[in-house]
Amino acid sequence: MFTRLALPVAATALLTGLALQANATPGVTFNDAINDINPNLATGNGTLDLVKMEVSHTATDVVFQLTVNGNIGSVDWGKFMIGIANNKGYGTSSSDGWARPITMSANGGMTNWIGSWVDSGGGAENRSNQTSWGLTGATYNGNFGVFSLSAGAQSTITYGVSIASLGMSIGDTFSFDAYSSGGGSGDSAIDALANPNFAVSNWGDAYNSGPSTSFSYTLGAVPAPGAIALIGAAGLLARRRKA
Ligand SMILES: [Ca+2]
Ligand SMILES: [Ca+2]
Repeated sequence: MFTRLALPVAATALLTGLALQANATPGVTFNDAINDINPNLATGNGTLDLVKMEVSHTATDVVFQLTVNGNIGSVDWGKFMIGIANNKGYGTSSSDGWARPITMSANGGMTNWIGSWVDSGGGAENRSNQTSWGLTGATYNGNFGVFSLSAGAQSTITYGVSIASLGMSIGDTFSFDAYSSGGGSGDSAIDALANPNFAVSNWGDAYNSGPSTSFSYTLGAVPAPGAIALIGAAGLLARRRKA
């Protein structure tokens, strides 16, 4: 009797596990090389050395979790940015949201920019290039979404913004790259996530994320919780009938 029950119980546990994840896709991790900053440039005790970024999404939001190779609680002058190209016809390959020497020529050019800082409690802006770059959301305006910091030997910076704020919807594919930089307004991409080689040799050098030096992510369909619940209910019903 116990053995006959064991399988349905295991199946139910599996369905429960699926149901818990039904609102979010599994994250995809995009890795960078470490120690890939030109030795002529400061690394901020490793905080400017990007390690990886995990991207995931729900039906309404995209979450980026960036890991850097140093303690942002100890060295907090680094700036961290994400460039996005959604190929919706308003991309530019000549500028970014903070007017730094960073551009993206991949996938129609850069359309969206998330720029962040980790000092004074940290904060972030979400900018979009329509006819020019404008502010879509900001932590200091209370309309950014989720922004959180976790400091340690390696630190993580988490950004959660709405898919709509990036001009996209489920089914779209976008190109992206993440960058570290300094506090100077003309500072470039000291490290670029999608490039395992030195990004630049000097603080003000131009950096471009091209088709071969950017990543892409698809906002795949997210299973509706209702569909999973129905499968779960069907499983329970089958088990009851067997019993
Ligand atoms: Ca790196
Ligand atoms: Ca890199």
